[in-house]
Amino acid sequence: PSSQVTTTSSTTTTRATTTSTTAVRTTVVTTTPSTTTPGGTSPTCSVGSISLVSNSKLPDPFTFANGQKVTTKEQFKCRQAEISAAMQQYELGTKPGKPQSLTASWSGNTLTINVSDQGKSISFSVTVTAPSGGRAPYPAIIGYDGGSIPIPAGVAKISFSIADIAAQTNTGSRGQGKFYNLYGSGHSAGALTAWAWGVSRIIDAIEITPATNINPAKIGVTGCSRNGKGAFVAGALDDRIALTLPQESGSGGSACWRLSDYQKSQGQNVQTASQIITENVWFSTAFNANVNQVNRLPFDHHSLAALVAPRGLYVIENTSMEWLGALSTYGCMKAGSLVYQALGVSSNMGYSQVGHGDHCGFPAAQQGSELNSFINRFLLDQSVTTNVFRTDGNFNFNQANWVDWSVPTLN
Ligand code: MCU
Repeated sequence: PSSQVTTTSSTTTTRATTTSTTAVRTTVVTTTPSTTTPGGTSPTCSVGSISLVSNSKLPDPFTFANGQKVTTKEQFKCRQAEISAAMQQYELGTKPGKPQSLTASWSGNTLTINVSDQGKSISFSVTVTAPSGGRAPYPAIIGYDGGSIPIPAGVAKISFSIADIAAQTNTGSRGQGKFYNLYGSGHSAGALTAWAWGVSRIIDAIEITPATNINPAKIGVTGCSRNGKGAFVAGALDDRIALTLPQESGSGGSACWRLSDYQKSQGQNVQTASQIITENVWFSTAFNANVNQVNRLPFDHHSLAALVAPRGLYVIENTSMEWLGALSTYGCMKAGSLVYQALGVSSNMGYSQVGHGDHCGFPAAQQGSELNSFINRFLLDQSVTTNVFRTDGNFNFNQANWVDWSVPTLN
């Protein structure tokens, strides 16, 4: 078993399932395979094999791959398991489940997480900034490389240095970072999935470390641009995340591949699947086969919203950056919002698209009644209104051209 030496100023905590101790203040937690699978799914769902399709519209979130219709909320959890599996198979790469062993130590404002799985070990740390005001245990927002949104009083900030887990310099970064030290440089996960795995391990560590004063049931995740793509995927692949806040994530995040290809075909300078894989290692190499024929994918990125549902989701976009795909992100998230509608929780998802020249700057217009309302409701348990779905963009999204399914009312 792995062991760790802690200094007198730090504490090491563990779950009740501690199986061995090798020294004073040295604990090993052996975790059983996760009982909740990614995406808000139930352990009883059996996901069959998922084939490629030929579908120029955004695929129906309410029909299983075998043609069966989703009619209940319970069935939708199994459909989420299927969507998650499909996205991992054809785009994101596989997110490993709970590791065999995870320990954590807390010292100063640093949470150190030690993970062992199948004979290999890594260790990484995050920095926690305690909130001004509020009451412990505090809610917290995990910010990829700190994130780029204003964090309100009463909410802690957890800075997650993502390059440590998976590098994203360029296409030469494939397989580099601690995730790949643990699972092998040839692992299928792209960087977005590797970071999402890191977020899940941060939450595991918070769950067993009360000394952090962070409430693991009130965790948000955010990041901007490439890191916004990452934050969205993290929220989609771990249903312990209460609030997902992707900012200017564009193509690969809140945009749909099909819609971005359409914009490109209309002469707009929008990032597409075929371009994105030439820039970086955000996706699995398994994605490469279909980037020139995205109509074959049995999902699109409205499916990311479908995986976050019914949990809190506030998508921040920017109409001034052509590359992000203003129509694509708006239309894609409109389609995603139909899942929230079917679940009877429309206001749990917000979309706000405001033009401004500073990519990853945060306009005041999106703060008070939008971002803060989502944080107040989903992290601080206040009963406030979160009805946001807006754009200042000058385009026309014709939903009927992209959505050929009807929205059920799931019981
Ligand atoms: C919007 O996110 C990315 C985009 O996908 C890339 O093409 C571009 O190079 O960088 C953006 C970004 O991360 O900006 C910080």
